[in-house]
Amino acid sequence: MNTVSHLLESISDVGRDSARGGYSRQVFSTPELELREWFTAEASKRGLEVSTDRNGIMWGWWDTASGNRTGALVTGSHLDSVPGGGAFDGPLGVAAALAAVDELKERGVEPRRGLAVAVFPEEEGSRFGIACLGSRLLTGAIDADRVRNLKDPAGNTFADVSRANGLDPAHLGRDEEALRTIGDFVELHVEQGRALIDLDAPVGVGSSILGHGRWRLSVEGQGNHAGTTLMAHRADPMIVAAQIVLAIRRVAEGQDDARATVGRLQPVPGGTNVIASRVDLWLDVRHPDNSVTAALVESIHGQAQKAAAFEGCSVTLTEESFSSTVQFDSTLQRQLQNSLSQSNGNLPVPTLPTGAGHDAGVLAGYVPSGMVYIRNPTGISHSPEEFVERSDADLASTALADVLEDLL
Ligand code: HGY
Ligand code: MN
Ligand code: MN
Repeated sequence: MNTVSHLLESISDVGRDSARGGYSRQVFSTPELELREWFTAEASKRGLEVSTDRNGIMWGWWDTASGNRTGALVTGSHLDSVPGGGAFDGPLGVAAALAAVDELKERGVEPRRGLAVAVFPEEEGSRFGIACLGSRLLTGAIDADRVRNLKDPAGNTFADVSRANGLDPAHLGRDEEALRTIGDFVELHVEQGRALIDLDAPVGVGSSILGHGRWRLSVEGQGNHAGTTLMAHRADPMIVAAQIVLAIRRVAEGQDDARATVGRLQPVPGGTNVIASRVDLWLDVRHPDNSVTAALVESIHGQAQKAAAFEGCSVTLTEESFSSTVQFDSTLQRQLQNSLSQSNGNLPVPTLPTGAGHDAGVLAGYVPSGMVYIRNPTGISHSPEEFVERSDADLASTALADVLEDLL
């Protein structure tokens, strides 16, 4: 039997990023394709019937004798990563699901309904810019035409890249048949925060996901020569971008529960001896109340416009994606709580809100969804330093198997 830590070790060299540290496993990149093959092999080893649907979601099915998949129990997560991401964000949930299948078979469990392990593509939105793209396509939460025309930083469209990887872009979009198969969805994930370590608890249950969105700010100025352009004669978008980044920090610090981040900034053309002609920067804003998020973005936009005008530049703001705050299904949440408490000496299992988005958050708008979190000693995530103790990683499959057995 492969434990979770063994399964994770078997992919620990896939997509290592020597420049950033950690892993870069963008959707449909070589490392991610390698991980898809890994999943197919490991799922097939467990007798699961593996397929990839028209939105690029992979499914490993443990069918009942009837083969009826309607209202099945689905678990899983994602295999793609942020640039320079950690080893656990996504793969922990997939590895735990595969090892949980081992445990259920060891226990002699005969599922009374279908059980599937799902792998959702482009959860991080690191290549095409929209987080949870696979689950948004599945549910119809995003327009398929818009997705076909999404471009990666190299200018490749999602249509071309997905076609090159065996999908038919014309068939992207809401998949009623696949949705009907999901009776409940449970995603196990590394905790991205440090509540569990402070509570001395190995597992927790998700209660909610903070509303979050992404906006692109494009500042246009006058590209020019760094050596021949006097300071008084510049319209430098980099100056405006710098002021925007500082304004974002001020605006977010002025609002309780707000989080706002610029993690990605792209000068064009990006030469050392060149005054940029344009600077694109991406804004990630999160807050429980959508109207507060909108007001924060509006305030940032106003300050950006002022800074741009002063520098003789212009700025445009484009919303790229937005997800409202999600409350997970309370019945399923209680079921997860009970299962995990019973297998944890009837100790109470913490309920955790999170600021991190997940496919479970997208699916929660369509099917009962829930999350199980595994302790992260430092709370750090989206970083090579993300970590889970081996004992907690291996506990994850037992915790998930307990939950799945009760739900099956
Ligand atoms: O951005 C997020 O919260 C998630 O990790 N995609
Ligand atoms: Mn993530
Ligand atoms: Mn994740």
